[in-house]
Amino acid sequence: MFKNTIVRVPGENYINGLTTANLGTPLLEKVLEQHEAYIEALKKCGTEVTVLQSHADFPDSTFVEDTAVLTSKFAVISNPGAPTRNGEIHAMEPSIKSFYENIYYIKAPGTLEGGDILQIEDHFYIGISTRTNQEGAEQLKTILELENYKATIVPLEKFFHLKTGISYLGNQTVVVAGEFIDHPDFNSYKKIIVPPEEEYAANCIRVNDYVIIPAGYPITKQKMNDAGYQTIELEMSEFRKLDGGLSCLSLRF
Ligand code: CIR
Repeated sequence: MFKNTIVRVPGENYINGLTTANLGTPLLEKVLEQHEAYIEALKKCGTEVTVLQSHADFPDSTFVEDTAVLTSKFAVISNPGAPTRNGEIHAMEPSIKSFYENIYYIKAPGTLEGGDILQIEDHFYIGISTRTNQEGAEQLKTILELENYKATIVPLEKFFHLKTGISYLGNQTVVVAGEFIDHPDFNSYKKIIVPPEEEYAANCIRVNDYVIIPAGYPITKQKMNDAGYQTIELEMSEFRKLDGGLSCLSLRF
């Protein structure tokens, strides 16, 4: 059960954010509209949403998920591997401090972004990506084990972040695409398999009674509904243009 969520409004500088997507320049008006709908969806799911103002120094700072890993008992402030995003952690810290007393930090030369961390009950999976390195992953694993969680490090082949290709819906069920469909680390879970043409829908979020999914992926939506999940669809076109998915836009705890 998530009680709280934290989001950050995209700024005018959003159009200068990092991307590999080749889908064109985001339209600011649409970005703000889509972000507003995201906030409304989190409210509908029953969370209290902390809305941080846009940050002039960090074009990618609406992707708040990458700045931290939050559990019910403690927070870990990350150390983003993208140099233009690293300072986002200082902008996020006061907000995290207002909710948590027990805070750990990932320290250089370790790098880690929250998009690479997937929690499945008391087991965390930590992706090694272009943004999260072995050292950062091991630091997080040590912290998690100290706090009595299990942790497995998963080197990525193609996906940008771990959660670009896998999400957890609860009830031991994962949504998987691409390299995670047959990945040995996830074979013990029930799977909803996302077809290649709907790969973007593998990044979705279970928030209390709902699964929030990107709009426009009917096969995946149907599979989720058939498995008994209530879905909320959101337009994500302007976030996708900067390689962002649904999970990236919030911290949930
Ligand atoms: C970046 O390249 O860092 C942003 N444009 C997108 C971050 C997406 N975050 C995520 O998947 N957790």
